[in-house]
Amino acid sequence: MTVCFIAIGSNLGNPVEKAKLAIEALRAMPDSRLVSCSSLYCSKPMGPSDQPDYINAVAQVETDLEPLALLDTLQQIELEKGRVRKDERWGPRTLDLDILLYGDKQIASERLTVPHYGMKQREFVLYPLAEIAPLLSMPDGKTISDLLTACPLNGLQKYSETS
Ligand code: A4P
Ligand code: MG
Repeated sequence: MTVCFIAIGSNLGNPVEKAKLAIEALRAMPDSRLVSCSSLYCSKPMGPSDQPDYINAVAQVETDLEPLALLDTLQQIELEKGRVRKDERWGPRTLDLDILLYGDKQIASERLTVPHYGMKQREFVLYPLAEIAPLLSMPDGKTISDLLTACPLNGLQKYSETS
């Protein structure tokens, strides 16, 4: 089994519900085990600002799926949860599932870049990731706490059902 981290993001069509459905779908993935999941976080949109705030989270899974099979499975979950793909880069989406890390592997292929290209700068990835893996190091040796030091919160908040 390889330890992987998956980023969950949604800002359309009841994002809290979408994120929870995604977590349940990750729990049901074949040849895999959901180890843990961060709290849900509310974040300001990166990219065009005329879109709703996002709900983000990070899950840790152990899997026997090869990287591309894992990507296929995640894209299937995105489709099943109703995502409509649009051309606009960084535009609103019902559900986005990205592979952040796949063990210590570094992958640069047409369909897959791992570690995920934006993860080291994104507060909505790093803070949830640090919640579940506070001692994590990247394949290049950088620690999660080094990355957090250089990453402002930018309004990121833990989501609470009562807020
Ligand atoms: N792909 C390559 N590497 C990966 C990977 N590590 N994990 C390819 C998943 N997919 C990967 O993705 C396009 C293609 O990237 C896939 O077909 C796959 O082969 P997509 O999900 O269709 O498109 P996308 O997610 O819109 O593209 P992009 O540029 O990756 O978007 P980002 O960078 O993920 O940004 N603001 C907040 N606050 N929170 C967010 O979660 N998300 C985005 C999306 C914008 N703003 C946000 C958030
Ligand atoms: Mg994506």
